[in-house]
Amino acid sequence: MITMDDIVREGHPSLEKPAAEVGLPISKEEKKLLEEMLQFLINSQDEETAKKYDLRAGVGLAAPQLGIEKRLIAIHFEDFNGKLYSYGLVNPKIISHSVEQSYLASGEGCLSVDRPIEGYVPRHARITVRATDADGNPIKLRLKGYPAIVFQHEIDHLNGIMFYDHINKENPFAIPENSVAID
Ligand code: K2U
Ligand code: NI
Repeated sequence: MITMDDIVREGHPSLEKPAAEVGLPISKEEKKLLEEMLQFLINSQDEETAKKYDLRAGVGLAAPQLGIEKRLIAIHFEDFNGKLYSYGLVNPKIISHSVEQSYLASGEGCLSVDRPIEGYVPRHARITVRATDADGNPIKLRLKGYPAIVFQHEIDHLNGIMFYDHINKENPFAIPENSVAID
Protein backbone atom coordinates (compact mmCIF):
# COMPACT_ATOMS: atom_id res chain seq x y z
CA MET A 1 0.00 0.00 0.00
CA ILE A 2 1.10 3.58 -0.62
CA THR A 3 2.03 5.54 2.53
CA MET A 4 3.47 9.01 3.15
CA ASP A 5 6.96 7.48 2.82
CA ASP A 6 6.24 6.98 -0.89
CA ILE A 7 5.34 10.63 -1.47
CA VAL A 8 8.24 12.82 -2.59
CA ARG A 9 8.47 16.36 -1.15
CA GLU A 10 9.05 19.79 -2.68
CA GLY A 11 12.45 20.09 -4.30
CA HIS A 12 12.28 16.55 -5.71
CA PRO A 13 12.98 16.72 -9.46
CA SER A 14 9.82 14.74 -10.36
CA LEU A 15 7.71 17.63 -9.04
CA GLU A 16 9.51 20.19 -11.19
CA LYS A 17 9.28 18.80 -14.73
CA PRO A 18 6.56 17.73 -17.14
CA ALA A 19 5.62 14.04 -16.89
CA ALA A 20 5.50 11.76 -19.94
CA GLU A 21 2.33 10.81 -21.80
CA VAL A 22 1.31 7.22 -21.07
CA GLY A 23 0.99 4.86 -24.04
CA LEU A 24 -2.42 3.26 -24.55
CA PRO A 25 -3.58 0.70 -23.66
CA ILE A 26 -1.99 1.16 -20.25
CA SER A 27 0.07 -1.73 -18.87
CA LYS A 28 -1.03 -4.01 -16.03
CA GLU A 29 1.51 -2.25 -13.81
CA GLU A 30 0.12 1.20 -14.66
CA LYS A 31 -3.44 0.01 -14.00
CA LYS A 32 -2.31 -1.42 -10.64
CA LEU A 33 -0.57 1.88 -9.80
CA LEU A 34 -3.77 3.85 -10.47
CA GLU A 35 -5.69 1.45 -8.22
CA GLU A 36 -3.09 1.87 -5.45
CA MET A 37 -3.21 5.68 -5.81
CA LEU A 38 -6.99 5.64 -5.49
CA GLN A 39 -6.75 3.29 -2.48
CA PHE A 40 -4.28 5.69 -0.83
CA LEU A 41 -6.82 8.52 -1.08
CA ILE A 42 -9.60 6.33 0.30
CA ASN A 43 -7.31 5.18 3.17
CA SER A 44 -6.23 8.76 3.87
CA GLN A 45 -9.85 9.80 4.33
CA ASP A 46 -10.67 6.91 6.67
CA GLU A 47 -9.94 8.13 10.21
CA GLU A 48 -8.85 4.74 11.59
CA THR A 49 -6.66 3.78 8.62
CA ALA A 50 -5.14 7.28 8.37
CA LYS A 51 -4.26 7.17 12.09
CA LYS A 52 -2.88 3.65 11.89
CA TYR A 53 -0.58 4.43 8.96
CA ASP A 54 -0.05 8.16 9.70
CA LEU A 55 -1.55 9.27 6.40
CA ARG A 56 -2.31 12.93 5.57
CA ALA A 57 -5.79 13.34 4.12
CA GLY A 58 -5.76 13.81 0.39
CA VAL A 59 -8.42 14.26 -2.28
CA GLY A 60 -6.03 13.93 -5.21
CA LEU A 61 -2.66 12.36 -6.03
CA ALA A 62 -0.47 12.57 -9.14
CA ALA A 63 2.12 9.95 -10.11
CA PRO A 64 5.00 12.47 -10.04
CA GLN A 65 4.31 12.79 -6.30
CA LEU A 66 5.48 9.17 -6.10
CA GLY A 67 8.55 9.96 -8.18
CA ILE A 68 6.86 8.35 -11.19
CA GLU A 69 7.02 10.77 -14.12
CA LYS A 70 3.91 9.57 -15.91
CA ARG A 71 0.66 11.47 -16.67
CA LEU A 72 -1.49 9.52 -14.22
CA ILE A 73 -3.72 11.03 -11.51
CA ALA A 74 -6.18 9.74 -8.94
CA ILE A 75 -9.05 11.79 -7.52
CA HIS A 76 -11.36 10.77 -4.71
CA PHE A 77 -13.75 13.03 -2.80
CA GLU A 78 -17.40 13.96 -2.38
CA ASP A 79 -18.45 17.48 -3.29
CA PHE A 80 -20.63 19.63 -1.06
CA ASN A 81 -23.75 18.07 -2.58
CA GLY A 82 -22.49 14.56 -1.78
CA LYS A 83 -21.58 13.77 -5.42
CA LEU A 84 -18.68 11.29 -5.47
CA TYR A 85 -15.74 12.05 -7.73
CA SER A 86 -13.60 8.90 -7.86
CA TYR A 87 -11.30 8.52 -10.83
CA GLY A 88 -8.02 7.04 -11.95
CA LEU A 89 -7.15 9.01 -15.09
CA VAL A 90 -4.58 8.61 -17.85
CA ASN A 91 -3.21 11.62 -19.77
CA PRO A 92 -5.79 14.12 -18.44
CA LYS A 93 -5.88 17.36 -20.44
CA ILE A 94 -7.76 20.60 -19.93
CA ILE A 95 -9.27 21.16 -23.39
CA SER A 96 -11.17 24.36 -22.57
CA HIS A 97 -11.67 26.71 -19.66
CA SER A 98 -13.57 29.81 -18.58
CA VAL A 99 -12.08 33.27 -18.57
CA GLU A 100 -13.53 33.64 -15.11
CA GLN A 101 -11.22 32.50 -12.33
CA SER A 102 -11.80 30.97 -8.92
CA TYR A 103 -9.77 30.39 -5.79
CA LEU A 104 -10.19 28.41 -2.58
CA ALA A 105 -10.90 30.95 0.15
CA SER A 106 -8.92 28.73 2.56
CA GLY A 107 -5.93 28.57 0.23
CA GLU A 108 -4.36 25.27 -0.86
CA GLY A 109 -2.04 22.66 0.59
CA CYS A 110 -0.17 19.74 -0.95
CA LEU A 111 0.84 16.28 0.21
CA SER A 112 4.30 17.04 -1.15
CA VAL A 113 4.63 20.27 0.86
CA ASP A 114 5.23 19.89 4.59
CA ARG A 115 4.63 23.52 5.48
CA PRO A 116 1.65 25.85 5.33
CA ILE A 117 1.85 28.34 2.46
CA GLU A 118 -0.72 31.09 2.68
CA GLY A 119 -2.38 32.92 -0.14
CA TYR A 120 -5.00 32.64 -2.85
CA VAL A 121 -4.29 30.28 -5.76
CA PRO A 122 -5.96 31.66 -8.93
CA ARG A 123 -7.49 28.86 -11.00
CA HIS A 124 -9.93 28.59 -13.94
CA ALA A 125 -13.50 28.68 -12.54
CA ARG A 126 -14.75 26.11 -15.08
CA ILE A 127 -12.81 23.52 -17.08
CA THR A 128 -13.45 20.72 -19.52
CA VAL A 129 -11.09 17.77 -19.04
CA ARG A 130 -10.51 14.99 -21.55
CA ALA A 131 -8.77 11.81 -20.35
CA THR A 132 -8.74 8.04 -20.57
CA ASP A 133 -9.89 5.97 -17.60
CA ALA A 134 -8.08 2.91 -16.22
CA ASP A 135 -10.15 0.60 -18.45
CA GLY A 136 -9.18 2.52 -21.60
CA ASN A 137 -12.47 4.38 -21.98
CA PRO A 138 -12.34 8.00 -23.15
CA ILE A 139 -13.80 10.36 -20.58
CA LYS A 140 -14.84 14.02 -20.79
CA LEU A 141 -15.62 15.96 -17.62
CA ARG A 142 -17.08 19.47 -17.28
CA LEU A 143 -16.09 20.77 -13.85
CA LYS A 144 -16.61 23.89 -11.77
CA GLY A 145 -16.23 24.90 -8.12
CA TYR A 146 -14.19 22.73 -5.81
CA PRO A 147 -13.92 19.77 -8.23
CA ALA A 148 -12.41 22.08 -10.87
CA ILE A 149 -9.81 23.23 -8.34
CA VAL A 150 -8.83 19.68 -7.33
CA PHE A 151 -8.41 18.58 -10.95
CA GLN A 152 -6.30 21.65 -11.79
CA HIS A 153 -4.10 21.07 -8.73
CA GLU A 154 -3.44 17.48 -9.88
CA ILE A 155 -2.96 18.28 -13.58
CA ASP A 156 -0.49 21.00 -12.50
CA HIS A 157 1.60 18.23 -10.88
CA LEU A 158 1.88 16.55 -14.31
CA ASN A 159 3.36 19.80 -15.64
CA GLY A 160 5.84 20.38 -12.82
CA ILE A 161 3.73 23.19 -11.34
CA MET A 162 3.17 23.56 -7.59
CA PHE A 163 0.16 25.43 -6.16
CA TYR A 164 2.37 28.16 -4.68
CA ASP A 165 3.73 28.98 -8.16
CA HIS A 166 0.35 30.65 -8.80
CA ILE A 167 0.25 32.78 -5.62
CA ASN A 168 0.77 36.55 -6.06
CA LYS A 169 4.30 37.15 -4.74
CA GLU A 170 3.67 40.84 -3.89
CA ASN A 171 0.31 40.26 -2.20
CA PRO A 172 -0.58 36.60 -1.58
CA PHE A 173 -4.13 37.58 -0.63
CA ALA A 174 -4.77 39.81 -3.65
CA ILE A 175 -8.18 38.85 -5.04
CA PRO A 176 -7.58 37.45 -8.55
CA GLU A 177 -9.32 39.60 -11.18
CA ASN A 178 -12.66 38.38 -12.48
CA SER A 179 -12.76 35.64 -9.86
CA VAL A 180 -15.14 33.90 -7.48
CA ALA A 181 -14.16 32.56 -4.04
CA ILE A 182 -14.89 28.88 -3.34
CA ASP A 183 -15.59 28.18 0.32
O1 K2U B 1 -1.89 16.89 -4.87
C1 K2U B 1 -1.93 16.87 -3.64
O2 K2U B 1 -0.99 17.22 -2.94
C2 K2U B 1 -3.22 16.53 -2.97
C3 K2U B 1 -3.86 17.74 -2.42
C4 K2U B 1 -4.85 18.20 -3.45
C5 K2U B 1 -5.50 19.53 -3.26
C6 K2U B 1 -4.99 20.50 -2.44
C7 K2U B 1 -5.65 21.72 -2.30
C8 K2U B 1 -6.80 21.98 -3.00
C9 K2U B 1 -7.30 21.00 -3.83
C10 K2U B 1 -6.65 19.79 -3.96
C11 K2U B 1 -4.39 17.32 -1.06
O3 K2U B 1 -5.67 16.85 -1.18
S1 K2U B 1 -4.15 18.55 0.13
C12 K2U B 1 -5.01 18.07 1.49
C13 K2U B 1 -6.47 18.26 1.40
C14 K2U B 1 -7.26 17.31 1.98
C15 K2U B 1 -8.63 17.45 1.97
C16 K2U B 1 -9.20 18.58 1.36
C17 K2U B 1 -8.41 19.52 0.76
C18 K2U B 1 -7.02 19.38 0.79
NI1 NI C 1 -0.26 18.64 -4.50
